[in-house]
Amino acid sequence: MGAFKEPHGGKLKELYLAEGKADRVKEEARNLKSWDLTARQLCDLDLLMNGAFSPLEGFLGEADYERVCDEMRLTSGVLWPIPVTLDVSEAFAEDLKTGTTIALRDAEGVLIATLDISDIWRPDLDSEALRVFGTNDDLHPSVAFLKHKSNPFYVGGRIHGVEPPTYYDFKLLRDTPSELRGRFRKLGWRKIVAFQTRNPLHRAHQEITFRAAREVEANLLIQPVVGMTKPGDIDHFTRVRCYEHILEQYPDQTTQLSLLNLAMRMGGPREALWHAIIRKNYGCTHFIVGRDHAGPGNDKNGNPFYGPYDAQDLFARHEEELDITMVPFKMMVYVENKAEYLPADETEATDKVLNLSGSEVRRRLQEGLEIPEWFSYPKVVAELRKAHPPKHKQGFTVFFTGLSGSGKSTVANALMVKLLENGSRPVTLLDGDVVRKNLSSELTFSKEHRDLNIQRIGYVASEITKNGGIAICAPIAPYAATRRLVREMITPYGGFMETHVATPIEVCEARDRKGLYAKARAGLLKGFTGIDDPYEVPENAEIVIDTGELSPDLAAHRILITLEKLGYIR
Ligand code: PPS
Repeated sequence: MGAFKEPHGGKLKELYLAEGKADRVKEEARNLKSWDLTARQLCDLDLLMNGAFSPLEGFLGEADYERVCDEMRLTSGVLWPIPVTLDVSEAFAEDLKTGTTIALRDAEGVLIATLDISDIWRPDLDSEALRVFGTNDDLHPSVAFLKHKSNPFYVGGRIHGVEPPTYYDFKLLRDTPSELRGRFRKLGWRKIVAFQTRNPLHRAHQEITFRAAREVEANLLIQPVVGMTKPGDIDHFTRVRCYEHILEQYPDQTTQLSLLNLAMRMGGPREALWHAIIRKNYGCTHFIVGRDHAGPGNDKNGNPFYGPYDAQDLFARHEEELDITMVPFKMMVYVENKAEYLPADETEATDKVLNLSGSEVRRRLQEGLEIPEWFSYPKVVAELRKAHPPKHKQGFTVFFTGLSGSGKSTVANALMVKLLENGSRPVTLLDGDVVRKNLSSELTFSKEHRDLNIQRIGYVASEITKNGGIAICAPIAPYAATRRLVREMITPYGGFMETHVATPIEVCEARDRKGLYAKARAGLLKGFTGIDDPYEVPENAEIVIDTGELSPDLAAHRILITLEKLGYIR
Protein backbone atom coordinates (compact mmCIF):
# COMPACT_ATOMS: atom_id res chain seq x y z
CA MET A 1 0.00 0.00 0.00
CA GLY A 2 1.38 3.45 -0.91
CA ALA A 3 1.42 5.91 1.97
CA PHE A 4 -0.29 8.63 -0.06
CA LYS A 5 -3.36 6.90 -1.36
CA GLU A 6 -5.86 9.52 -2.45
CA PRO A 7 -8.77 10.11 -0.08
CA HIS A 8 -12.05 8.34 -0.69
CA GLY A 9 -10.45 6.69 -3.68
CA GLY A 10 -10.45 10.05 -5.48
CA LYS A 11 -8.19 13.04 -5.86
CA LEU A 12 -7.81 15.70 -3.22
CA LYS A 13 -10.55 18.19 -4.13
CA GLU A 14 -8.91 21.61 -4.10
CA LEU A 15 -11.47 24.17 -5.18
CA TYR A 16 -9.19 27.06 -6.18
CA LEU A 17 -9.47 28.63 -9.62
CA ALA A 18 -6.33 28.92 -11.75
CA GLU A 19 -4.63 32.32 -11.36
CA GLY A 20 -5.82 33.96 -14.61
CA LYS A 21 -9.36 32.71 -14.08
CA ALA A 22 -9.37 33.95 -10.49
CA ASP A 23 -8.43 37.46 -11.67
CA ARG A 24 -11.29 37.43 -14.17
CA VAL A 25 -13.73 36.21 -11.53
CA LYS A 26 -12.57 39.03 -9.21
CA GLU A 27 -13.59 41.54 -11.91
CA GLU A 28 -16.92 39.87 -12.64
CA ALA A 29 -17.78 39.46 -8.95
CA ARG A 30 -18.21 43.24 -8.64
CA ASN A 31 -21.71 42.75 -10.08
CA LEU A 32 -22.61 39.76 -7.95
CA LYS A 33 -24.65 39.78 -4.81
CA SER A 34 -22.25 39.41 -1.85
CA TRP A 35 -22.51 37.52 1.39
CA ASP A 36 -20.18 38.60 4.22
CA LEU A 37 -18.89 35.40 5.78
CA THR A 38 -19.01 34.84 9.53
CA ALA A 39 -15.83 33.68 11.29
CA ARG A 40 -17.17 30.13 11.34
CA GLN A 41 -18.15 30.15 7.66
CA LEU A 42 -14.71 31.48 6.78
CA CYS A 43 -13.11 28.49 8.55
CA ASP A 44 -15.40 26.06 6.71
CA LEU A 45 -14.71 27.74 3.38
CA ASP A 46 -10.95 27.68 3.97
CA LEU A 47 -11.01 23.90 4.51
CA LEU A 48 -13.42 23.35 1.62
CA MET A 49 -11.16 25.25 -0.76
CA ASN A 50 -7.85 23.71 0.35
CA GLY A 51 -9.20 20.15 0.08
CA ALA A 52 -9.29 19.29 3.80
CA PHE A 53 -13.03 18.60 3.36
CA SER A 54 -12.56 16.41 0.25
CA PRO A 55 -14.67 15.03 -1.37
CA LEU A 56 -16.99 18.04 -0.75
CA GLU A 57 -17.04 20.51 -3.62
CA GLY A 58 -19.04 23.19 -1.89
CA PHE A 59 -21.55 23.90 0.86
CA LEU A 60 -24.06 21.03 1.09
CA GLY A 61 -27.24 21.11 -0.96
CA GLU A 62 -30.54 20.03 0.59
CA ALA A 63 -30.49 16.33 -0.40
CA ASP A 64 -26.91 15.84 0.81
CA TYR A 65 -27.73 17.76 4.00
CA GLU A 66 -30.75 15.56 4.78
CA ARG A 67 -28.81 12.35 4.26
CA VAL A 68 -25.85 13.63 6.30
CA CYS A 69 -28.20 14.50 9.17
CA ASP A 70 -29.97 11.13 9.02
CA GLU A 71 -27.28 8.68 7.96
CA MET A 72 -23.92 10.46 8.02
CA ARG A 73 -23.69 9.99 4.26
CA LEU A 74 -23.72 12.17 1.15
CA THR A 75 -26.22 11.21 -1.57
CA SER A 76 -23.28 9.56 -3.34
CA GLY A 77 -23.09 7.15 -0.39
CA VAL A 78 -19.73 8.52 0.85
CA LEU A 79 -19.42 8.74 4.64
CA TRP A 80 -19.68 12.40 5.80
CA PRO A 81 -20.77 12.94 9.39
CA ILE A 82 -21.14 16.73 9.87
CA PRO A 83 -23.29 19.12 7.79
CA VAL A 84 -21.12 21.84 6.26
CA THR A 85 -23.71 24.44 5.36
CA LEU A 86 -23.86 28.14 4.52
CA ASP A 87 -26.47 29.88 6.66
CA VAL A 88 -27.77 33.25 5.43
CA SER A 89 -30.32 35.77 6.66
CA GLU A 90 -33.92 35.85 5.44
CA ALA A 91 -33.32 39.27 3.84
CA PHE A 92 -30.36 37.89 1.88
CA ALA A 93 -32.19 34.72 0.85
CA GLU A 94 -35.31 36.61 -0.28
CA ASP A 95 -34.44 37.35 -3.90
CA LEU A 96 -31.81 34.62 -4.40
CA LYS A 97 -32.34 32.22 -7.29
CA THR A 98 -30.89 28.78 -7.91
CA GLY A 99 -28.70 28.70 -11.00
CA THR A 100 -27.17 32.09 -10.14
CA THR A 101 -23.82 32.88 -8.53
CA ILE A 102 -23.03 34.84 -5.37
CA ALA A 103 -19.77 36.29 -4.07
CA LEU A 104 -18.48 35.20 -0.66
CA ARG A 105 -16.39 37.87 1.07
CA ASP A 106 -14.52 38.14 4.35
CA ALA A 107 -15.27 40.79 6.97
CA GLU A 108 -13.08 43.33 5.13
CA GLY A 109 -14.91 42.72 1.86
CA VAL A 110 -12.14 40.67 0.21
CA LEU A 111 -13.54 38.20 -2.34
CA ILE A 112 -12.71 34.70 -1.11
CA ALA A 113 -14.85 32.56 -3.42
CA THR A 114 -17.95 32.44 -5.56
CA LEU A 115 -20.78 29.96 -5.06
CA ASP A 116 -23.03 28.59 -7.84
CA ILE A 117 -26.35 28.21 -6.07
CA SER A 118 -27.93 24.79 -6.40
CA ASP A 119 -30.27 24.91 -3.39
CA ILE A 120 -31.90 27.48 -1.12
CA TRP A 121 -34.00 26.22 1.76
CA ARG A 122 -35.17 26.90 5.29
CA PRO A 123 -33.82 24.01 7.39
CA ASP A 124 -35.46 22.71 10.54
CA LEU A 125 -32.64 23.63 12.89
CA ASP A 126 -34.16 21.88 15.92
CA SER A 127 -34.35 18.68 13.97
CA GLU A 128 -30.77 19.18 12.74
CA ALA A 129 -29.61 19.52 16.37
CA LEU A 130 -31.40 16.34 17.36
CA ARG A 131 -30.29 14.31 14.36
CA VAL A 132 -26.64 15.42 14.29
CA PHE A 133 -25.86 16.06 17.95
CA GLY A 134 -28.49 13.82 19.49
CA THR A 135 -29.91 16.55 21.75
CA ASN A 136 -31.89 19.79 21.90
CA ASP A 137 -30.14 20.94 25.07
CA ASP A 138 -28.49 24.26 24.35
CA LEU A 139 -25.68 23.62 26.81
CA HIS A 140 -24.27 21.79 23.79
CA PRO A 141 -22.34 24.57 22.00
CA SER A 142 -23.51 23.51 18.52
CA VAL A 143 -27.13 23.23 19.62
CA ALA A 144 -26.80 26.73 21.12
CA PHE A 145 -25.39 27.86 17.78
CA LEU A 146 -28.26 26.32 15.78
CA LYS A 147 -30.92 27.67 18.16
CA HIS A 148 -29.61 31.15 18.84
CA LYS A 149 -26.98 32.15 16.31
CA SER A 150 -27.50 30.41 12.98
CA ASN A 151 -29.15 32.32 10.15
CA PRO A 152 -32.47 30.76 9.14
CA PHE A 153 -31.77 29.87 5.47
CA TYR A 154 -29.17 27.56 3.94
CA VAL A 155 -27.61 28.08 0.52
CA GLY A 156 -25.88 25.12 -1.11
CA GLY A 157 -23.72 24.89 -4.18
CA ARG A 158 -20.33 24.51 -5.77
CA ILE A 159 -17.47 26.73 -4.62
CA HIS A 160 -14.87 28.38 -6.84
CA GLY A 161 -12.00 29.55 -4.66
CA VAL A 162 -10.47 32.91 -5.48
CA GLU A 163 -8.01 33.33 -2.62
CA PRO A 164 -7.47 31.81 0.82
CA PRO A 165 -8.56 33.85 3.82
CA THR A 166 -5.72 35.92 5.24
CA TYR A 167 -4.41 35.04 8.69
CA TYR A 168 -1.59 37.12 10.08
CA ASP A 169 -0.55 34.79 12.90
CA PHE A 170 1.67 31.71 12.82
CA LYS A 171 1.76 31.71 9.01
CA LEU A 172 4.55 29.15 8.80
CA LEU A 173 2.55 26.66 10.86
CA ARG A 174 -0.59 26.78 8.71
CA ASP A 175 -0.62 24.16 5.96
CA THR A 176 -2.95 23.00 3.23
CA PRO A 177 -3.37 19.23 2.78
CA SER A 178 -1.21 19.23 -0.35
CA GLU A 179 1.53 21.21 1.41
CA LEU A 180 1.57 18.77 4.30
CA ARG A 181 1.46 15.72 2.04
CA GLY A 182 4.37 17.26 0.13
CA ARG A 183 6.33 17.70 3.35
CA PHE A 184 5.67 14.11 4.41
CA ARG A 185 6.82 12.94 1.00
CA LYS A 186 9.98 15.05 1.25
CA LEU A 187 10.73 13.73 4.72
CA GLY A 188 10.15 10.19 3.51
CA TRP A 189 7.42 9.63 6.12
CA ARG A 190 5.17 6.76 5.08
CA LYS A 191 3.18 6.24 8.26
CA ILE A 192 1.89 9.27 10.08
CA VAL A 193 -0.23 9.27 13.22
CA ALA A 194 -2.19 12.48 13.81
CA PHE A 195 -3.07 13.96 17.18
CA GLN A 196 -5.99 16.38 17.37
CA THR A 197 -6.28 18.86 20.23
CA ARG A 198 -7.98 22.09 21.32
CA ASN A 199 -6.12 22.28 24.64
CA PRO A 200 -2.56 22.95 25.69
CA LEU A 201 -0.46 19.79 25.68
CA HIS A 202 0.76 18.48 29.00
CA ARG A 203 2.83 15.41 29.85
CA ALA A 204 -0.15 13.02 29.67
CA HIS A 205 -0.88 14.05 26.07
CA GLN A 206 2.76 13.81 25.19
CA GLU A 207 2.83 10.29 26.60
CA ILE A 208 -0.20 9.34 24.47
CA THR A 209 1.45 10.63 21.32
CA PHE A 210 4.77 8.87 22.11
CA ARG A 211 3.01 5.59 22.81
CA ALA A 212 0.87 5.88 19.66
CA ALA A 213 3.92 6.53 17.49
CA ARG A 214 5.77 3.63 19.08
CA GLU A 215 2.81 1.26 18.81
CA VAL A 216 2.28 1.74 15.09
CA GLU A 217 5.89 2.67 14.25
CA ALA A 218 4.86 5.96 12.74
CA ASN A 219 5.88 9.61 12.69
CA LEU A 220 3.75 12.12 14.51
CA LEU A 221 1.64 15.02 13.38
CA ILE A 222 0.46 17.29 16.19
CA GLN A 223 -2.41 19.16 14.55
CA PRO A 224 -4.17 21.49 16.99
CA VAL A 225 -7.32 23.35 16.03
CA VAL A 226 -6.90 27.11 15.82
CA GLY A 227 -10.18 27.95 14.04
CA MET A 228 -13.02 27.83 16.54
CA THR A 229 -13.08 25.58 19.58
CA LYS A 230 -15.29 25.31 22.65
CA PRO A 231 -16.30 28.66 24.14
CA GLY A 232 -14.10 29.36 27.17
CA ASP A 233 -11.10 27.43 25.80
CA ILE A 234 -7.61 28.86 26.13
CA ASP A 235 -6.93 31.22 23.22
CA HIS A 236 -4.92 29.74 20.38
CA PHE A 237 -2.08 32.30 20.65
CA THR A 238 -1.26 31.00 24.12
CA ARG A 239 -1.75 27.39 23.05
CA VAL A 240 0.53 27.60 20.04
CA ARG A 241 3.31 29.08 22.19
CA CYS A 242 2.77 26.11 24.55
CA TYR A 243 2.91 23.64 21.63
CA GLU A 244 6.17 25.16 20.46
CA HIS A 245 7.68 24.62 23.92
CA ILE A 246 6.52 21.04 24.23
CA LEU A 247 7.76 20.21 20.75
CA GLU A 248 11.28 20.77 22.04
CA GLN A 249 10.70 17.64 24.14
CA TYR A 250 10.07 15.39 21.13
CA PRO A 251 12.98 13.57 19.49
CA ASP A 252 14.31 15.51 16.50
CA GLN A 253 12.91 14.65 13.07
CA THR A 254 10.04 12.58 14.41
CA THR A 255 7.25 15.09 14.80
CA GLN A 256 5.64 17.93 12.87
CA LEU A 257 3.37 20.66 14.24
CA SER A 258 0.72 22.07 11.94
CA LEU A 259 -2.31 24.23 12.77
CA LEU A 260 -5.79 23.38 11.56
CA ASN A 261 -8.24 26.19 10.82
CA LEU A 262 -11.25 24.06 11.70
CA ALA A 263 -14.44 25.38 13.27
CA MET A 264 -15.16 22.55 15.70
CA ARG A 265 -18.75 21.52 16.43
CA MET A 266 -18.00 19.60 19.64
CA GLY A 267 -19.97 16.76 18.07
CA GLY A 268 -18.33 13.87 19.98
CA PRO A 269 -18.49 10.60 18.01
CA ARG A 270 -19.59 12.15 14.70
CA GLU A 271 -16.91 14.77 15.06
CA ALA A 272 -14.27 12.08 15.62
CA LEU A 273 -15.11 10.60 12.20
CA TRP A 274 -14.98 14.06 10.66
CA HIS A 275 -11.56 14.72 12.22
CA ALA A 276 -10.32 11.40 10.85
CA ILE A 277 -11.52 12.19 7.31
CA ILE A 278 -9.77 15.57 7.51
CA ARG A 279 -6.51 13.94 8.73
CA LYS A 280 -6.74 11.38 5.95
CA ASN A 281 -6.97 14.27 3.52
CA TYR A 282 -3.86 15.75 5.13
CA GLY A 283 -2.02 12.53 4.28
CA CYS A 284 -2.12 10.80 7.67
CA THR A 285 -2.47 7.04 8.00
CA HIS A 286 -3.43 6.84 11.69
CA PHE A 287 -5.52 8.95 14.01
CA ILE A 288 -5.50 9.05 17.82
CA VAL A 289 -8.91 8.93 19.52
CA GLY A 290 -8.77 9.33 23.28
CA ARG A 291 -11.33 9.62 26.02
CA ASP A 292 -14.35 11.86 25.25
CA HIS A 293 -13.10 12.98 21.84
CA ALA A 294 -14.47 16.45 20.90
CA GLY A 295 -16.76 16.24 23.93
CA PRO A 296 -19.12 19.18 24.56
CA GLY A 297 -19.22 18.78 28.36
CA ASN A 298 -22.33 18.10 30.43
CA ASP A 299 -26.03 18.59 29.73
CA LYS A 300 -28.64 20.38 31.88
CA ASN A 301 -28.83 17.40 34.23
CA GLY A 302 -25.09 17.31 34.73
CA ASN A 303 -24.63 14.18 32.58
CA PRO A 304 -22.08 14.04 29.74
CA PHE A 305 -23.70 14.38 26.29
CA TYR A 306 -21.76 11.37 25.01
CA GLY A 307 -20.17 8.36 26.69
CA PRO A 308 -16.39 8.62 27.19
CA TYR A 309 -15.64 5.98 24.57
CA ASP A 310 -18.61 6.46 22.18
CA ALA A 311 -16.30 8.11 19.65
CA GLN A 312 -13.98 5.09 19.65
CA ASP A 313 -16.96 2.75 19.18
CA LEU A 314 -18.37 4.70 16.24
CA PHE A 315 -14.93 4.98 14.67
CA ALA A 316 -14.39 1.22 15.02
CA ARG A 317 -17.67 0.58 13.17
CA HIS A 318 -16.53 2.71 10.21
CA GLU A 319 -12.79 2.20 10.32
CA GLU A 320 -12.47 0.21 7.12
CA GLU A 321 -14.52 2.67 5.11
CA LEU A 322 -12.64 5.64 6.59
CA ASP A 323 -9.39 4.15 5.33
CA ILE A 324 -7.44 5.66 8.23
CA THR A 325 -6.57 3.57 11.26
CA MET A 326 -7.70 4.50 14.74
CA VAL A 327 -5.20 4.47 17.57
CA PRO A 328 -7.51 4.35 20.60
CA PHE A 329 -6.39 5.49 24.04
CA LYS A 330 -7.78 5.24 27.51
CA MET A 331 -7.30 8.11 29.93
CA MET A 332 -3.68 8.50 30.99
CA VAL A 333 -2.84 8.95 34.66
CA TYR A 334 0.42 9.53 36.51
CA VAL A 335 1.51 6.69 38.76
CA GLU A 336 3.67 8.30 41.42
CA ASN A 337 5.27 5.14 42.78
CA LYS A 338 6.37 4.12 39.27
CA ALA A 339 7.14 7.71 38.21
CA GLU A 340 5.42 7.15 34.86
CA TYR A 341 2.19 7.71 32.96
CA LEU A 342 -0.04 4.69 32.37
CA PRO A 343 -3.49 4.15 30.85
CA ALA A 344 -5.98 4.27 33.75
CA ASP A 345 -6.98 0.63 33.16
CA GLU A 346 -3.39 -0.60 33.46
CA THR A 347 -2.80 0.63 37.00
CA GLU A 348 -2.75 -1.69 39.99
CA ALA A 349 -4.81 -1.32 43.13
CA THR A 350 -1.71 -0.51 45.16
CA ASP A 351 -0.54 2.24 42.77
CA LYS A 352 -0.63 5.86 43.86
CA VAL A 353 -2.44 7.46 40.94
CA LEU A 354 -2.28 11.24 40.40
CA ASN A 355 -4.41 13.27 38.04
CA LEU A 356 -5.29 16.97 37.71
CA SER A 357 -8.61 17.76 36.07
CA GLY A 358 -8.93 20.72 33.68
CA SER A 359 -10.92 22.69 36.26
CA GLU A 360 -8.34 21.99 38.97
CA VAL A 361 -5.62 23.34 36.65
CA ARG A 362 -7.74 26.45 36.03
CA ARG A 363 -8.27 26.89 39.78
CA ARG A 364 -4.55 26.62 40.46
CA LEU A 365 -3.80 29.18 37.76
CA GLN A 366 -6.47 31.51 39.20
CA GLU A 367 -5.07 31.27 42.70
CA GLY A 368 -1.44 31.32 41.58
CA LEU A 369 -0.92 27.85 43.12
CA GLU A 370 1.71 25.30 42.14
CA ILE A 371 1.27 23.12 39.06
CA PRO A 372 3.52 20.10 39.59
CA GLU A 373 6.23 19.08 37.15
CA TRP A 374 4.80 15.59 36.78
CA PHE A 375 1.79 17.28 35.21
CA SER A 376 3.41 19.73 32.78
CA TYR A 377 6.65 21.41 31.69
CA PRO A 378 7.64 24.65 33.45
CA LYS A 379 7.79 26.58 30.15
CA VAL A 380 4.23 25.48 29.29
CA VAL A 381 2.98 26.44 32.77
CA ALA A 382 4.72 29.82 32.45
CA GLU A 383 2.80 30.51 29.20
CA LEU A 384 -0.47 29.56 30.87
CA ARG A 385 0.32 31.77 33.84
CA LYS A 386 0.96 34.70 31.48
CA ALA A 387 -2.48 34.17 29.91
CA HIS A 388 -4.19 33.45 33.24
CA PRO A 389 -2.58 35.66 35.83
CA PRO A 390 -3.66 35.13 39.44
CA LYS A 391 -6.48 37.33 40.63
CA HIS A 392 -4.22 39.97 42.16
CA LYS A 393 -2.81 40.58 38.68
CA GLN A 394 -6.08 40.40 36.72
CA GLY A 395 -8.11 43.45 35.76
CA PHE A 396 -11.44 44.10 37.45
CA THR A 397 -14.44 46.40 37.37
CA VAL A 398 -16.27 47.90 40.32
CA PHE A 399 -19.69 48.74 38.93
CA PHE A 400 -21.67 51.13 41.16
CA THR A 401 -25.41 51.39 40.65
CA GLY A 402 -27.90 53.48 42.58
CA LEU A 403 -30.24 56.46 42.54
CA SER A 404 -29.17 59.98 41.68
CA GLY A 405 -27.72 61.55 44.83
CA SER A 406 -27.11 58.16 46.45
CA GLY A 407 -23.40 58.93 46.81
CA LYS A 408 -22.05 56.77 43.93
CA SER A 409 -19.64 59.41 42.63
CA THR A 410 -18.30 60.36 46.06
CA VAL A 411 -17.62 56.77 47.08
CA ALA A 412 -16.26 55.95 43.60
CA ASN A 413 -13.81 58.86 43.89
CA ALA A 414 -12.71 57.78 47.35
CA LEU A 415 -12.22 54.22 46.09
CA MET A 416 -10.23 55.44 43.09
CA VAL A 417 -7.83 57.36 45.31
CA LYS A 418 -7.37 54.41 47.66
CA LEU A 419 -6.64 52.10 44.70
CA LEU A 420 -4.17 54.61 43.27
CA GLU A 421 -2.48 54.68 46.67
CA ASN A 422 -2.29 50.86 46.54
CA GLY A 423 -0.65 51.31 43.12
CA SER A 424 -1.16 47.80 41.74
CA ARG A 425 -2.76 48.75 38.40
CA PRO A 426 -3.93 51.79 36.39
CA VAL A 427 -7.38 53.02 37.47
CA THR A 428 -10.07 54.61 35.29
CA LEU A 429 -13.21 56.23 36.68
CA LEU A 430 -16.26 56.22 34.41
CA ASP A 431 -18.59 58.46 36.38
CA GLY A 432 -22.22 58.75 35.18
CA ASP A 433 -22.18 62.52 34.78
CA VAL A 434 -18.75 62.60 33.15
CA VAL A 435 -19.66 59.84 30.66
CA ARG A 436 -22.83 61.76 29.80
CA LYS A 437 -20.67 64.78 28.90
CA ASN A 438 -18.24 62.80 26.71
CA LEU A 439 -18.93 59.26 25.54
CA SER A 440 -22.74 59.59 25.60
CA SER A 441 -23.25 63.32 25.03
CA GLU A 442 -26.00 62.82 22.45
CA LEU A 443 -28.12 60.45 24.56
CA THR A 444 -31.38 61.20 26.39
CA PHE A 445 -32.81 59.43 29.45
CA SER A 446 -35.21 57.20 27.53
CA LYS A 447 -34.98 53.48 28.36
CA GLU A 448 -33.34 52.78 25.03
CA HIS A 449 -30.72 55.50 25.52
CA ARG A 450 -30.05 54.60 29.15
CA ASP A 451 -29.38 51.01 28.00
CA LEU A 452 -27.07 52.23 25.25
CA ASN A 453 -25.24 54.43 27.74
CA ILE A 454 -24.68 51.50 30.12
CA GLN A 455 -23.60 49.21 27.29
CA ARG A 456 -21.00 51.77 26.21
CA ILE A 457 -19.71 52.02 29.78
CA GLY A 458 -19.66 48.21 29.95
CA TYR A 459 -17.72 47.97 26.71
CA VAL A 460 -15.04 50.41 27.87
CA ALA A 461 -14.84 48.70 31.28
CA SER A 462 -14.46 45.29 29.62
CA GLU A 463 -11.55 46.56 27.50
CA ILE A 464 -9.89 48.03 30.60
CA THR A 465 -10.46 44.80 32.54
CA LYS A 466 -9.19 42.67 29.66
CA ASN A 467 -5.97 44.64 29.62
CA GLY A 468 -5.38 44.23 33.34
CA GLY A 469 -6.59 47.63 34.58
CA ILE A 470 -9.20 48.70 37.09
CA ALA A 471 -12.44 50.29 35.87
CA ILE A 472 -14.72 52.04 38.34
CA CYS A 473 -18.12 52.79 36.83
CA ALA A 474 -20.68 54.97 38.57
CA PRO A 475 -23.87 55.39 36.54
CA ILE A 476 -27.45 54.99 37.82
CA ALA A 477 -27.85 51.87 35.62
CA PRO A 478 -31.52 51.38 36.58
CA TYR A 479 -32.23 48.20 34.56
CA ALA A 480 -31.30 44.71 35.82
CA ALA A 481 -31.08 43.14 32.34
CA THR A 482 -28.56 45.73 31.14
CA ARG A 483 -26.48 45.35 34.30
CA ARG A 484 -26.48 41.58 33.67
CA LEU A 485 -25.29 42.20 30.12
CA VAL A 486 -22.40 44.30 31.40
CA ARG A 487 -21.50 41.56 33.90
CA GLU A 488 -21.41 39.06 31.02
CA MET A 489 -19.19 41.39 28.98
CA ILE A 490 -16.64 41.68 31.77
CA THR A 491 -16.46 38.38 33.66
CA PRO A 492 -14.66 36.47 30.86
CA TYR A 493 -11.75 38.92 31.31
CA GLY A 494 -11.52 39.53 35.05
CA GLY A 495 -13.39 40.49 38.21
CA PHE A 496 -16.78 42.17 38.36
CA MET A 497 -18.12 43.69 41.58
CA GLU A 498 -21.61 45.07 41.32
CA THR A 499 -21.90 47.59 44.14
CA HIS A 500 -25.38 48.72 45.01
CA VAL A 501 -25.37 52.14 46.64
CA ALA A 502 -28.67 51.53 48.40
CA THR A 503 -29.13 54.93 50.01
CA PRO A 504 -32.91 55.35 50.53
CA ILE A 505 -34.64 57.72 48.14
CA GLU A 506 -35.73 59.96 51.05
CA VAL A 507 -32.07 60.56 51.93
CA CYS A 508 -31.15 61.17 48.25
CA GLU A 509 -34.05 63.58 47.89
CA ALA A 510 -33.23 65.40 51.12
CA ARG A 511 -29.66 65.93 49.83
CA ASP A 512 -30.81 67.02 46.36
CA ARG A 513 -27.41 68.57 45.59
CA LYS A 514 -28.32 69.36 41.99
CA GLY A 515 -31.91 70.37 42.70
CA LEU A 516 -33.12 67.69 40.28
CA TYR A 517 -35.52 65.97 42.72
CA ALA A 518 -37.25 69.31 43.34
CA LYS A 519 -37.56 69.84 39.60
CA ALA A 520 -38.87 66.29 39.10
CA ARG A 521 -41.45 66.72 41.90
CA ALA A 522 -42.55 69.99 40.33
CA GLY A 523 -43.03 68.18 37.01
CA LEU A 524 -40.33 70.30 35.36
CA LEU A 525 -38.08 67.26 34.76
CA LYS A 526 -39.80 64.20 33.28
CA GLY A 527 -38.67 60.58 33.58
CA PHE A 528 -36.47 61.09 36.64
CA THR A 529 -35.21 57.85 38.17
CA GLY A 530 -37.00 57.00 41.41
CA ILE A 531 -39.70 59.63 40.90
CA ASP A 532 -41.45 58.84 37.61
CA ASP A 533 -38.94 56.39 36.08
CA PRO A 534 -38.10 52.91 37.36
CA TYR A 535 -35.08 51.72 39.33
CA GLU A 536 -34.83 47.92 39.49
CA VAL A 537 -33.13 47.04 42.77
CA PRO A 538 -30.15 44.66 42.27
CA GLU A 539 -30.76 41.18 43.63
CA ASN A 540 -27.26 39.77 43.40
CA ALA A 541 -24.88 42.66 43.97
CA GLU A 542 -21.54 41.64 45.45
CA ILE A 543 -21.57 44.66 47.78
CA VAL A 544 -24.43 46.77 49.18
CA ILE A 545 -23.72 50.09 50.89
CA ASP A 546 -25.94 52.78 52.36
CA THR A 547 -24.27 56.18 52.49
CA GLY A 548 -26.99 57.31 54.87
CA GLU A 549 -25.22 55.16 57.42
CA LEU A 550 -21.61 55.01 56.20
CA SER A 551 -19.22 57.86 55.43
CA PRO A 552 -17.70 57.79 51.90
CA ASP A 553 -14.35 56.91 53.45
CA LEU A 554 -15.76 53.92 55.31
CA ALA A 555 -17.84 52.81 52.32
CA ALA A 556 -14.74 52.84 50.07
CA HIS A 557 -12.84 50.98 52.77
CA ARG A 558 -15.49 48.26 52.90
CA ILE A 559 -15.20 47.80 49.14
CA LEU A 560 -11.42 47.56 49.44
CA ILE A 561 -11.75 44.87 52.10
CA THR A 562 -14.13 42.91 49.86
CA LEU A 563 -11.67 43.19 46.96
CA GLU A 564 -8.93 41.95 49.22
CA LYS A 565 -11.05 39.01 50.43
CA LEU A 566 -11.81 38.04 46.83
CA GLY A 567 -8.09 38.10 46.06
CA TYR A 568 -8.07 41.02 43.63
CA ILE A 569 -5.82 43.24 45.74
CA ARG A 570 -3.12 42.50 48.27
S1 PPS B 1 -28.35 56.14 33.39
O1 PPS B 1 -29.77 55.89 33.65
O2 PPS B 1 -27.52 55.15 34.08
O3 PPS B 1 -28.07 56.22 31.96
O4 PPS B 1 -28.05 57.56 34.04
P1 PPS B 1 -26.59 58.24 34.16
O5 PPS B 1 -25.88 58.18 32.86
O6 PPS B 1 -25.88 57.66 35.34
O7 PPS B 1 -26.88 59.74 34.40
C1 PPS B 1 -27.38 60.15 35.59
C2 PPS B 1 -27.08 61.60 35.84
O8 PPS B 1 -27.84 62.41 34.96
C3 PPS B 1 -28.62 63.39 35.68
N1 PPS B 1 -30.00 63.26 35.17
C4 PPS B 1 -30.89 62.27 35.39
N2 PPS B 1 -30.82 61.15 36.15
C5 PPS B 1 -31.88 60.32 36.15
N3 PPS B 1 -33.01 60.54 35.45
C6 PPS B 1 -33.11 61.64 34.68
N4 PPS B 1 -34.23 61.86 33.96
C7 PPS B 1 -32.01 62.54 34.63
N5 PPS B 1 -31.80 63.73 33.98
C8 PPS B 1 -30.56 64.13 34.32
C9 PPS B 1 -28.42 63.11 37.13
O9 PPS B 1 -27.69 64.21 37.62
C10 PPS B 1 -27.57 61.88 37.24
O10 PPS B 1 -26.37 62.05 37.97
P2 PPS B 1 -26.11 61.38 39.40
O11 PPS B 1 -24.64 61.49 39.61
O12 PPS B 1 -26.57 59.93 39.33
O13 PPS B 1 -26.90 62.19 40.35
